[in-house]
Amino acid sequence: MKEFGMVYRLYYWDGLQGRGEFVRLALEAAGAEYEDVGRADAPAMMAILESETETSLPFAPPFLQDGELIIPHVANILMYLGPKLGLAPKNKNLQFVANGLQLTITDFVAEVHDTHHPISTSAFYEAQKKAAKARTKDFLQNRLPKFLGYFERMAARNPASTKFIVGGRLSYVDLSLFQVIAGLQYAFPKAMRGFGKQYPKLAALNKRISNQKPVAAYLKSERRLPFSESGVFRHYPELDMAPAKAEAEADAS
Ligand SMILES: N[C@@H](CCC(=O)N[C@@H](CS)C(=O)NCC(=O)O)C(=O)O
Repeated sequence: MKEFGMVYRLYYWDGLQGRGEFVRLALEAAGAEYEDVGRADAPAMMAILESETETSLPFAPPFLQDGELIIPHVANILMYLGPKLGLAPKNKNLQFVANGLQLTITDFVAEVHDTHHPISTSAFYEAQKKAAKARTKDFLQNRLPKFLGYFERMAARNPASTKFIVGGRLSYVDLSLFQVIAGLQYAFPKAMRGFGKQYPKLAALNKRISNQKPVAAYLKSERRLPFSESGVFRHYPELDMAPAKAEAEADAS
């Protein structure tokens, strides 16, 4: 239990879900007390990022503060929070399996980001549209099925449960997968059209998570910002296409 008056402090950019949402979902699902500092007090976040003395200086948000401790990177934050919030496998070895899955989600999310920013993270999407189109085609054809296929297989072979991807109880990895799937459905509705049939385990997991009481309440709340074209999962209709079309275009080129 946390000491009285101590709440987790989450730091992430205001106005978008972004990578902060993976941490927010875990805090919300566990009913943890937290302050969304980046949203409520952006200068406080900048003060840490621009500090000249902070010895645990994060490179980028999201980061979490728990007392004196500052923890950056989604997967690292979730590895820290998971056992404290009851959102990680109890078995120590399985906690590393969970971390491995979460790091794979980090890689996946980076590739999703690169579909709209294939050349430069600092330049606008509009300045790299042509490359984005080529990158997205390859992503939809090759990378999306590879990542989703991997998570589907892992969900199907969890010896501890048919309900969760790792261990015998809900973990932060299940919550992050929910977020990835929701994000992909927003960004690429055409490409994701056959998702339920192709990935039945992931589809069932996704439904289960969205019906989990605290998650369902959070999703309906004002705290859940909508997906938008400033986040990681962006819907640009010109990039989205059915997998068969991506394949046909690749064959023709
Ligand atoms: N590996 C990090 C990535 C963090 C990251 O890329 N944060 C973005 C916002 S979602 C950012 O602010 N990046 C600033 C930069 O890269 O210059 C994580 O998983 O947390």
